[in-house]
This record gives sequence, structure tokens and C-alpha cells, in this order.
Amino acid sequence: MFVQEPPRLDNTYEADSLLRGYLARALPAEVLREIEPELQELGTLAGGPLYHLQLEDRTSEPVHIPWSAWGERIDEIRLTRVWQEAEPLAVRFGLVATAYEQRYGAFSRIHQFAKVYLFAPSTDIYACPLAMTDGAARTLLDSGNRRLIERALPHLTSRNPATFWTSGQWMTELTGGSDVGSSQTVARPEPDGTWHLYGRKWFVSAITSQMALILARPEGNPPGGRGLALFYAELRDERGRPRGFQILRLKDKLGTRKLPTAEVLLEGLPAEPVAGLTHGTRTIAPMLNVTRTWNAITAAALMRRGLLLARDYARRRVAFGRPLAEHPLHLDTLAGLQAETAAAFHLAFCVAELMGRVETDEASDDERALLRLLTPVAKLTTARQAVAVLSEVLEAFGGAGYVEDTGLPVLLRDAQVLPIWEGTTNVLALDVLRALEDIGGLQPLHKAFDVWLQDVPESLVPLAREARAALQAADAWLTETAADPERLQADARRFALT
Ligand code: MFK
Ligand code: FAD
Repeated sequence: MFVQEPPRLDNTYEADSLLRGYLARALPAEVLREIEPELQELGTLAGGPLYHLQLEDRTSEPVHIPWSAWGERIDEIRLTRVWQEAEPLAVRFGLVATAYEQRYGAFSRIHQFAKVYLFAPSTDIYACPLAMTDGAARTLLDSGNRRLIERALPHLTSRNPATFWTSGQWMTELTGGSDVGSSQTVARPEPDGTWHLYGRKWFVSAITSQMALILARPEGNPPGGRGLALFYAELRDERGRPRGFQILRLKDKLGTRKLPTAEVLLEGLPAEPVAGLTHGTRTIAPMLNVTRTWNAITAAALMRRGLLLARDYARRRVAFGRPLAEHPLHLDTLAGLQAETAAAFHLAFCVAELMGRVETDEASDDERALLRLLTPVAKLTTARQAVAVLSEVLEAFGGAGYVEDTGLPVLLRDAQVLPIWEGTTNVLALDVLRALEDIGGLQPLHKAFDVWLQDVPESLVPLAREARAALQAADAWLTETAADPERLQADARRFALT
């Protein structure tokens, strides 16, 4: 009886010519030489034991235990096996720490995100708490709050699993996840100068985190985002019990099902302001920009995982007398996916490169401006590409791509969250407009383009002409719509996606 060979993964670093080619161009040779053994090790784990554990543990999900057998409110969360393995590995490989140790200066973000890119597809969205942890570290540093930096940074950037903390990002309420300024959670001061939070947060991912950055409105503050303040809270007491909040339930989601995302009732959670008692959305913006970059890297990584599997399968699956890999139309389909993946990869890593330069004070003003502009562009573009590419990847397996125990459908389900969380496509398209206003238009992009043109190979000249024409059209559109804000908004998504 015929039995189909399944797709196989090997060392995902070795197999990834896109990543290896990029790192060889982007990093000095001695840096690459030093970090390569680590990338090799991560590639071996990601394509071997972690991938097999993912398949083996496919159906398990986190469990919420609200009460102890004897009636005590405990809100315990039991995590899946992959998640239990992922945390110590993430700490050992310094998936957050690398960015803050800055061992390779401005290249440290490339180093970090190369590891994230290898790690993320094999760890069931454990990248989510890591992204928020990185975002919290950046936000606290940018806030300049010395006490909180000294208290939390050593945990967030720890290389020791016993002292490592992850952070949550508690923003979204029933009133609005895009319109965060409509939040109703209240912060009450106590006579002794401490603060307690009351309200309901509607989506709280990685609810097992030790700390969170939380938006709440100090009593008496005006409505809107400016009336919110950003608070820091340590979430559990020494026995692991929640401090002044209850987990109401875990969300029953389309994807990211290994990630415990909770609804939470705040009943006096002790918290501390991070940077004054107003302008909470402005204060949390560094968190948004960091997690949006993780989102873009994860999008590229999930596409790459799907493609590696589909390419391997094309060599094993025979149809009409020859492997799929020998059918011109199937090859053309895979080549299209490869092109989308490569484009997403380069856009995401371009943001990572700029972030590294900005964080080490090596960036010019134009590069700073470019980072502000390209972060939402990269998040919104790569997220949509991931959904489209992974849908096509499933089709490349035929019916098997639609069957759960192949471990393939989860790729598409997980990808579908990428355009929704951390700002939907529309919200990010509007953020592109906000960024253009902050940086004074498209000039930084024109200048970066001029620099790129200086070394453009002959073969890319027609493409460069097209890109120049697109930039000029964008300028014309900005001038044309300047006096018509409604049209500006209506066109924002089309603009951002081109
Ligand atoms: C695996 C991959 C990793 C992913 C992990 C994800 C796990 C977590 C999942 C989540 O979804 S967490 C929740 C994420 N929520 C969002 O992303 C919120 C989406 N909504 C927005 O982004 C809105 O645009 C926003 C809440 C920011 C609107 O806020 P406001 O206060 O109504 O708007 P406003 O007045 O325009 O902005 C306030 C200030 O913030 C302004 O500065 P000023 O006060 O100085 O004028 C803005 O310039 C600034 N700002 C807003 N966005 C910014 C920013 N600054 C820099 N960068 C940005 N992106
Ligand atoms: P809405 O804001 O109601 O949006 C509905 C639609 O309206 C969208 O299509 C949106 O694009 C559109 N829209 C909204 N405003 C505009 C506008 N001005 N112009 C044009 N279109 C607009 N949040 C957290 O704070 N912490 C978490 O840990 C967290 N984890 C999450 C995990 C998962 C799996 C998911 C799915 C969500 C999570 N979220 C979290 C919430 C997430 O950030 C929000 O769901 C998201 O920001 C959208 O907000 P919303 O659900 O209120 O949708």
C-alpha cells in the first residue's frame, strides 16, 4: 500500500539561504564568524527536537484553574510542553538580552532578530511574551524612570531562567483596542501615595508574565489618550497568587491557541506610574514600535517555515509521473511564494537594522525618521503577506494542507493574528500618516533612495525607475489630499501598501 512521505525539516539555519546570504552582507565577517555557532545550534533545535515536540504536542492547550480544591482563588495557568521548553531556551540564547547587551553595537538588533527568526516558528508563538518583554525594557529605558529601570531591567534582560521575567502589555478594553484612548480602567491614589487599578482588560496575552505595563486613567483625568497614564505592576505575590486581579477566562481563539490570552478583572492591582500621570499612549509608544517589529520578523519567519516545508514536500510528492518539483507550474507557484517571503524578510530586517543604529546613537536624523516611517509599513505589509503566503502554502500540500495532524493548518491560523494585534492594518495605515506628519513628509525616503541608487546594479535600473515614479506619485498624493483629511484617511491603506 502506498504511504506518502511527509515533509521534513533539517537544520533551519543551514537550509535558509535567504538568512545566510543576508547576514553575510549585513554583518562584518568577524561578527558572523562569532555568532554562527549559536545560529547553527538554534537551527538544529528548531528543525529537530522543537519541531518534533510541536507535532507531538499539537493538541494540548493552556489550562486556567481559577480555584484550588479548597476554595481559594488561585488563577493558575498550566502551560503546554513547548512553552515550558521555550522559556529556558529563550533565556539561554538571550532572545531579549542580546539587544540590550549590545555586544556587537549597532549590529546587535540584527543578531537578536536572526535568532528570533529561527526560534519563532518552532515555539508556538512564545515569541509573543518575548516581544512584549523587549518592548517593556525599551519603554522603561526611554521613560528614564531610574527606580523601575533598576528594579525590572535586570529581570527582563536576564540570561538566568531563575531570575528572568516576561512582561505583559495591558491596553485593550471592551470599549476599543484601536481607540485605546476610550479606556475606562481607573487608577486610584491611596493616602500613602501608592496607586491601585480598577477595571476590565479584554485581551491580555501571556497572562503568566511576572509584570505588566498597563494603561489606566488616574481619577479625575480628562478623557482620551492624554488622560491615560502608563503604570508598572508586578502581578503575583510570593505564593504565585494574583495581586488584586482575577483571570475571568482564557479566550477561545482561531489561532495562537498555545498562547494564554485572558480577560482580566482589576480589583485594586497595586501599580506605579512609569512617567507622570498623563500621556499614557505616548509613553507606551516604544513598546508598540518594538512589538510591531517582532511581528514583522515573525511574519517573515512563518512564511519561511511554510516555504521550507512546501519545497521539501514538492520533492517527495509525485503527481502525473514526476515529483511536484518538476512541474513548471508548481515551481512557478513556489517561486512566487519565495519572492513574497524574501521581500517581507528584507523589509523586516531593514527595520531591525535601523533600530540597532538608533539605539546605539549611530543613526543620522534621516535614519531615525525612516525607522519611524518604516515600522508601521513593515508591520502592516508583512502581516498581510504572511496570511496570503501561508494560505497558498497549505494549498501546495493539497488536501493534506487542510488536515490537522499534518501540523500545517496551524501555520495559517497563527498567521491570521498578525494583521490584527499590535494595531490592525487600518490603524497602522493611519500611523503611517501620523509618522509622515512627525517626520515632515517623504524626504527621508527620497534621500535613502538616492543613496541606494548610487550603487544600483544595471539589472535593477528599470525597477529603480518604477520605484522613483511610485515615490513621486506618493508625493503628489500627499499634496493633493493635504486639504481633504477624509480622503487622506480613506486612501491611507492603499497608500501604505504601495
Ligand atoms: C509574535 C509577534 C509579536 C507580537 C506580540 C503581540 C502581543 C500583544 C498583542 C497586542 O495587540 S497588545 C495591544 C496593541 N495595541 C495597539 O497596538 C493599539 C492600536 N492603536 C493605536 O496604535 C492608536 O493609534 C493609538 C492607541 C496609539 C492612538 O492613541 P491616541 O492617544 O488616541 O492618539 P494620538 O493622540 O494620535 O497619539 C498619542 C501620542 O502617541 C502622540 O504623541 P504626542 O502626545 O506627542 O502628540 C503620538 O504621536 C504618539 N504615538 C502614537 N503612536 C505612535 C506614537 N509615537 C511613536 N510611535 C508610534 N507608533
Ligand atoms: P476595533 O478597534 O473595534 O477594530 C474593528 C475594525 O475597525 C478593524 O478592522 C479596524 O481596522 C477598524 N478601525 C478601527 N479604528 C479605525 C479607524 N480610525 N479608521 C479605520 N478603521 C478603523 N491587546 C492588549 O492590550 N494586550 C494583549 O496582550 C493583547 N493580546 C491579543 C491577543 C490576540 C490573540 C488578539 C486577537 C488580540 C490581542 N489584543 C491584545 C487586542 C488587540 O490589540 C486588538 O484586538 C486590536 O488592537 C484591535 O482592537 P479591537 O479588537 O478593539 O478592534
